[in-house]
Amino acid sequence: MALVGYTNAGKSTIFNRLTAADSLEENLLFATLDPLTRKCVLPCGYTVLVTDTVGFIQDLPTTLVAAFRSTLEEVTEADLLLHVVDSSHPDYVAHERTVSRLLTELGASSIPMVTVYNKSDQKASEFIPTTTASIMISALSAADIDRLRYFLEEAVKQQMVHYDVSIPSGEGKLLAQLKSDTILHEWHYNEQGGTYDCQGYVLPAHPLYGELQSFQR
Ligand SMILES: Nc1nc2c(ncn2[C@@H]2O[C@H](COP(=O)(O)OP(=O)(O)OP(=O)(O)O)[C@@H](O)[C@H]2O)c(=O)[nH]1
Ligand SMILES: [Mg+2]
Repeated sequence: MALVGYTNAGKSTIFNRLTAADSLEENLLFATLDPLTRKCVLPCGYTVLVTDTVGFIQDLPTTLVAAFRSTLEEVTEADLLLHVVDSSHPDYVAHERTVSRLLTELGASSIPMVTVYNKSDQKASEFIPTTTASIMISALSAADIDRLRYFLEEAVKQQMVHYDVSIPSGEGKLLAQLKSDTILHEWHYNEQGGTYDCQGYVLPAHPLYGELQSFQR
């Protein structure tokens, strides 16, 4: 996933709290100049890579174009975009529009996107979300970061395909891979068949997806 959004929206703050990393987090324009990628563990135990990116802005100064370019490569390679919006900013609607326009210019407009309305603790009185595929949080609240993790888990699951398989107990490596590389929801040992019956979600682009076809229940 890649965190995108207007500068100062709170991307690095969210990134740090989701990944417990120390990225630069300051009340400065363009506090982030290098893309940073770290692991984030979702509530179900599934690990995703999250990339923090440089903030978007309406008129990009030429000196920042190079930094912007490298960040943007990260964006186009993401499977899911988290668009962070500062809901306390009076111009948040214009910011959202600028970010959407830049994403379109980058050829990233077809990547699935969810919106994270941040700074709910200071949200503008006239604030109304412009999209329903969204969550409202304050990055400063630990409880909200937990809610965000569940929200992201649902968003990731929507990119995945459900599987329901019977794996022979000798296939230890495959079972281990289901635990690490998919969202393994439920599994139990079936004594009669000598199999592990497993249900979960897998990315259709993952090699495991093909491998699981022959074990379908
Ligand atoms: N009140 C409040 N402040 C927040 C919240 N989230 C972030 N901030 C503050 O907003 C400022 C900007 O946060 P950053 O995380 O650096 O923003 P950014 O989107 O990474 O900014 P750029 O890297 O410049 O694009 C910092 O002072 C944060 O502490 C929030 O939920 N509520
Ligand atoms: Mg930042």
